[in-house]
This record gives sequence, C-alpha cells and structure tokens, in this order.
Amino acid sequence: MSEKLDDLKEMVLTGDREDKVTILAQELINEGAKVERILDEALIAAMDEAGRRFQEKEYFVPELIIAARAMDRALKVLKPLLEKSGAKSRGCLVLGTVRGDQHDIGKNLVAMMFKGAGFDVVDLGHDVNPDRFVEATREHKPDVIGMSALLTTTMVNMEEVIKHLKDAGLRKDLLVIVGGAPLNQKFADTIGADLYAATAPAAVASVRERLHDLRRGD
Ligand code: B1M
Repeated sequence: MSEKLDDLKEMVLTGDREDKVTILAQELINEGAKVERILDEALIAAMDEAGRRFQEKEYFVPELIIAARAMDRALKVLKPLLEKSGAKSRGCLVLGTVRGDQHDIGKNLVAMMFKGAGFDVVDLGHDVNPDRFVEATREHKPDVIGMSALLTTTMVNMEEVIKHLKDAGLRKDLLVIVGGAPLNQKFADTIGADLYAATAPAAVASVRERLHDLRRGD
C-alpha cells in the first residue's frame, strides 16, 4: 500500500494525462486505505512538495496548475467518503477563500469535511469579496463563517470581512474560523477571529466543540 501511496503522490506531482490518479485513488480505497492516509501521505504531501519545488524554482505556475488539477481529480474520488453522513444538520457554515486568492483546494477539503460532519455548507468559492460574505450571512443565517487564505498578501483581507460583518451588525451571532498555510493562532487572535485551525479535521473538531459549549450556555 505504501508503494501505491508513493505512486499516487508522484502522479499528482508530475501531472496525470491518462487519469491514472482516479484509478489509483479508487484502488487504494478498495484495498482499505484510510481516507486520511491517502490525503496526508499522497495528496497533501504532493502539494507540499510542489510548493517546495516552486520555491526552489524547479517548478513554475504551469506545473502547480497541473498538480492542482490532478489533486482535484483524486479529491473527487475521496469526496463521497469525506461527505458520508446520515446525521441531522449540526449547523450551517458559510465558507470561502478571501478576496484576491485563487487557492481553493484546502477550502474544498474543509467544505467536504464539514459536510461529512453533518453541517450544511454554503461554499462561496474563491476570491470572495467581503460584501459577498455579508450577503450570504444575511441570506443563510449561518452559525459559522469560515475563511481560507494561502497567501501572505491575502490573509489580511480576512480582517476586512470581520469588519464588514461587524458594520452590518452580524458579527456577534457568528463564530468566525480562519485557516490556511500562512496563518497561525496569533494572527487569528489579532484580526478578531474566534477560532483558528491548521487542518480541515481540526477545523471541524474545534467548531463542533465551540458550538457545543455555546449551545450549553458556557
Ligand atoms: Co500557489 N502559492 N500561487 N498556486 N500554491 C503557494 C500557497 C506558495 C506557498 C508556494 C510557494 O512559494 N512555496 C506561495 C505563497 C507564498 C506566500 O504568500 N507566502 C504561492 C504563490 C506565490 C502563488 C502565486 C502568487 C504564484 C504566481 O502567480 N507567481 C499565485 C497566486 C494566485 C492567487 O491566488 N491570486 C499562485 C497560484 C497557484 C495555482 C493557481 C497555480 C495553484 C492553486 C490551484 C487551486 O487551489 N485551485 C497553486 C498551488 C497548488 C499552490 C501550492 C503548491 C499548494 C496549495 C495547496 O493546494 N495545498 C502552495 C504551496 C503549499 O501550500 N505547500 C502554493 C494543499 C491544501 C490541502 O493545503 O490549502 O494549505 P492548504 O489547506 C490545508 C490547511 O491550510 C487547512 O486545511 C488544509 C489541510 O487539511 N486550511 C484550513 C485551509 N483553509 C482552511 C480554512 C479553515 C481551516 C483550515 O477554516 C475555515
């Protein structure tokens, strides 16, 4: 199985013209590989390596796009497993990657895991303007707003969303969670977010815990 995980990582990293990524991901599932293992050891590992190569100037934007497309195809295979849930709705999450930022793979993973945990998810996509978060909050009345950013130049736009929510009088009834590779807890505290999570599963766990406390009146 380890060999197949390595092969999948390599295929995502180098591009996949014959859709072998889909076949290999499905084979791994059929053989009983845990979804978390496929994500961590093959897919996320491939994107980390792509990022390292980009930094070292071994890869350029086209290679990143090719890798991201292959990752997307593999994620489609994992999607039904990540979203499998019979539970009644645990709450509503409005989610998006902030203005100026095209990176959506991590955000899509967050969406799938919240769906899998029984949340209704309104995915606003990527490059989302602050006003769109406000509109969606008015429309869907979510319990949680989730924002993702992958660039140091766009993570600052998260604060603007929080400000827009405050100005619209919507902030106090919401949990705001932020995540993405360049963020940390300190940044989340500075911009006034309620929660920060380093990974998609950690995001689900911390939102569930906080909502549970809030609903109990703690
Ligand atoms: Co870009 N890119 N990219 N890129 N890219 C990074 C982020 C970079 C670190 C690469 C590098 O230099 N090593 C670098 C950012 C540097 C910085 O700001 N410090 C970078 C750059 C510079 C750029 C461009 C500026 C390149 C250029 O044009 N010169 C450009 C910017 C475009 C824009 O957004 N305006 C750009 C473009 C792109 C592509 C479009 C080619 C492509 C994205 C395709 C897509 O998303 N559809 C791309 C990719 C693929 C990457 C890397 C290689 C991989 C990102 C990824 O998908 N990782 C990335 C390097 C890296 O991260 N190692 C890089 C896998 C994904 C599962 O992880 O999104 O971190 P991630 O999500 C994680 C956690 O962060 C967390 O959960 C996930 C794990 O469970 N998480 C949350 C994420 N969101 C969360 C929200 C939460 C909670 C947790 O709560 C709501």
